[in-house]
Amino acid sequence: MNAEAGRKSLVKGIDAAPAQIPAPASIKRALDVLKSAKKPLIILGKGAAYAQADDAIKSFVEKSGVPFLPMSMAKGLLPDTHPQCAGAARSTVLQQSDVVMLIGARLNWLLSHGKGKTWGSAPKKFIQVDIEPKEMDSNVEIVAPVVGDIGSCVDALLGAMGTWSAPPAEWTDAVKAKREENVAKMAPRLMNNNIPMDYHGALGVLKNVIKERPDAILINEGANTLDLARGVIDMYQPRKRLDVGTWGIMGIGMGQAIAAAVETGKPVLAVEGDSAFGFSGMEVETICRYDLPICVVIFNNSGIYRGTDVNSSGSADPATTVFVKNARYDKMMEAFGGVGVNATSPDELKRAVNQAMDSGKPTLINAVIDPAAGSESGRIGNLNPQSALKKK
Ligand SMILES: Cc1ncc(C[n+]2csc(CCOP(=O)(O)OP(=O)(O)O)c2C)c(N)n1
Ligand SMILES: [Mg+2]
Repeated sequence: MNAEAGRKSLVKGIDAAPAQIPAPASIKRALDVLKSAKKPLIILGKGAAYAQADDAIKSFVEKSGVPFLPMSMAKGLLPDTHPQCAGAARSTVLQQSDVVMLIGARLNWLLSHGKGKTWGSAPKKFIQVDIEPKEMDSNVEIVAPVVGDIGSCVDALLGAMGTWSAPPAEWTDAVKAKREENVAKMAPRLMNNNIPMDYHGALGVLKNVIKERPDAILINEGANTLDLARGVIDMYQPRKRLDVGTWGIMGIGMGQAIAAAVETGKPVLAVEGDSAFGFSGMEVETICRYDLPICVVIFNNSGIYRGTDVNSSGSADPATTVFVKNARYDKMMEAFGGVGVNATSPDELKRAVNQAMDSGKPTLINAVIDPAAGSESGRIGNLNPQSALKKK
């Protein structure tokens, strides 16, 4: 095809995502169910973040007075420090709520398909706001489906709320008490200065780095490194946290970091498990080539989940989950002209990350983590297949 014919074959996109207005009856039904709740909960998913209807979502959540739980990439839509945020009381609200309103969040494996121990034994009613009608009833009954784009749905919900009474104080006070209890329990662990570092000591440092720079972009992948960072590092602005998403795909972090730096020009902090980093670690060359303001922190526990596993096959090889001991990923960055730092204590880590985020120089910090600190599959070991045979 010649260039002119090629040009003529192009069509102009007019409205890639036209508004999809929800049915008024579905809005009324949803609000009636929410109003009837004694222990309501709102779950915000990444669909709500993608919708870029931040002000409407904030107004709706605040007017409702309902505790909310952000899924991983919805963190920051409302700040994790918001008084209604139930992130630090996750198990309690999932188990004890009686009405759950999903906004751009889906009942897939990340939410145990809406069933089982995670959700407790009390009966639950689900309201689901989603652009995709096929999501409704996909795993459990949805008593109030609202189908439309999130912006239009939330606008319609806000418009139809009228005067609204807050949920029973007994519920919101109980959620608040649990949250405060859990935050207080966690605080000393995040301030520990252990050497070798454990996850919490290192994450306590990174939590403050983001607190001081709420517009920085956080990238996160790994198992323990992902699960623990998700819980510990508060987000304050929408769409600042990018991670492995619904399917938990290792290896996308470096690409995300590069894209985020190029698109936004903001400093990027990439918190990477050593295995996760290995999937696309060669991108450090790209980061250096384009002199991007990316600070990669590798949680180097010498392995997948742990660095202490033993090969039980009888061979002299290391276990399949164990990597080279004392590996120095920081040297990779130096090889391409970036800044490499080997950090063995939370204090060293703090100094190095702050310097990297302020200078904008391509930096890789090898954060030495106790090889015994992690657990298999991180926080989702309960999903591992169990053998019916007893271990010998
Ligand atoms: C493409 C891909 N391959 C394999 C996996 C399985 N997997 C889940 S987490 C993980 C790595 C965990 O190790 P690490 O990143 O070092 O985190 P740690 O728990 O040690 O902190 C792997 C390989 C995956 N999720 N995606
Ligand atoms: Mg690891």
